[in-house]
Amino acid sequence: MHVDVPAKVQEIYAEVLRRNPGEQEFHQAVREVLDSLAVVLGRHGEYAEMKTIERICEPERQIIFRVPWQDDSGEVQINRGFRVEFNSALGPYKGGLRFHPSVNLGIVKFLGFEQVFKNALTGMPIGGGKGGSDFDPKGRSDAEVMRFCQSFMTELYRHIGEYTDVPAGDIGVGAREIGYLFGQYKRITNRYESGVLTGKGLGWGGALVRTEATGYGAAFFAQAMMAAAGDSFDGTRVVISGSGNVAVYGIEKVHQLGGTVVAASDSSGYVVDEKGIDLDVLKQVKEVERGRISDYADRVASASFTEGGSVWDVPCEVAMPSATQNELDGDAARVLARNGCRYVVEGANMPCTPDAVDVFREAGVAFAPGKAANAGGVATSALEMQQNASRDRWSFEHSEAKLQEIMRGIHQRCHETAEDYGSPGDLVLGANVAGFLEVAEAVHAHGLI
Ligand code: NDP
Ligand code: 2IT
Repeated sequence: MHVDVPAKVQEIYAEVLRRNPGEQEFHQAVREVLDSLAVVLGRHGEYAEMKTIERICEPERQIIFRVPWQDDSGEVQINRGFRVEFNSALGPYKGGLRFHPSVNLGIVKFLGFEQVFKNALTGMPIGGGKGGSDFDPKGRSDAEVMRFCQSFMTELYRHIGEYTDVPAGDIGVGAREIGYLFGQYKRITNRYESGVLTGKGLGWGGALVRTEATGYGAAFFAQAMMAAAGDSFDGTRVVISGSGNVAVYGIEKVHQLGGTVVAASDSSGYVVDEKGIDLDVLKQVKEVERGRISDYADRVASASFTEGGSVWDVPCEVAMPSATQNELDGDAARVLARNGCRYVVEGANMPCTPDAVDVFREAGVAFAPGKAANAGGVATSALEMQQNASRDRWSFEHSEAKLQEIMRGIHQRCHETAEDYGSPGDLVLGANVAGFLEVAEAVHAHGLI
């Protein structure tokens, strides 16, 4: 069958737009992958014939539910819960839960779609999914968060399971929330099913290094990318946005690898500390006190806080956006490139706009997409599932060595695939094509489902 590839890709994209109106983030994520896949259709006519891409763009199942709960003053609150089970060709649906007021179906779908390819790149047996709620944990008491989690799980429990769908954390969901969710799942099902959630506490089925894994993994990915260019972190100036789970452990590993992170942020602004971010203070402020990034500047003499503004105005050689989607646009990318930035490594999911990625390409700034660079978190979740299934516990050193090996492997695969498909150095194309091929082969083998 002859296929007019560019026309085919346009047609698939037009259909995605038509079927999913108003879901901009989902459109953006699909567009970026489709732009890379034209070269694949040229080589694999069978995927055009069997509409493999079209099938992968359609989630297997989308669940939307009401989450009622009562706040501390007795007022009834109603949130919306989501779980999008995107693709199970490679294993049970796997991906985090996000609690943030901005969460809607389009955002959960973009995250689920990215997760499918990311999980494939890890080489672990996990499909892709994502979920969450428009619940805002900020300013809520522990008791309110617990009641919300219990209500959320009272619906979610029927859709998940060790062999079905395995959620974890994302923005606004950390060890505290996973604890409440696991407790409610166990209570409703009367099963101690460790493998149903990852990111669990170390005393009750959690795995060492899962907390650190996404940030550490992104730093390991950056290290591999720099090594391929004959470069290293040694003596480099680094800026990391955000100050949550990914940012904190990204900073920790960059410092261990010889770089200095001079700035971090949250949604209120950013801090600059020319001496390098003091992690003990940052962890105390963010992890223990659940405070604001400005509290860091109040405590550290060498630090200053800028309200609002753009953390990307701070000159650096390596930038690791690790907060949220579309946080780094074309203008910010131009500032970074002008200031001598040479590497951009996405710790968050889709933090750079398509404009920004174009700017990096034109300016010769090496760029690593999130679905490759932040895959260390979900890869270590798969290691947690492996330990749960075998009732085993690995040491920190063993788990970290595995994570580093996985990240090097992902880098190598993206690098080689980009070369193989005629775009050396293009890790976006490498990640999309390598991830897609892994999923497509399994989808194809399973017949028309
Ligand atoms: P956290 O909730 O721990 O931290 C999120 C950080 O990003 C906070 O500093 C937060 O600031 C900031 N942020 C969130 N939303 C916004 C926004 N709309 N505007 C500005 N700043 C914002 O989340 P994680 O660190 O876990 O997640 C960060 C990113 O990494 C997300 O894109 C997530 O999808 C991705 N990711 C996470 C993984 C994980 O294992 N946790 C794995 C792979 C990717 P504030 O507190 O002010 O809201
Ligand atoms: O975006 C992500 O990869 C995550 N939030 C982690 C998902 C997981 O299942 O560990």
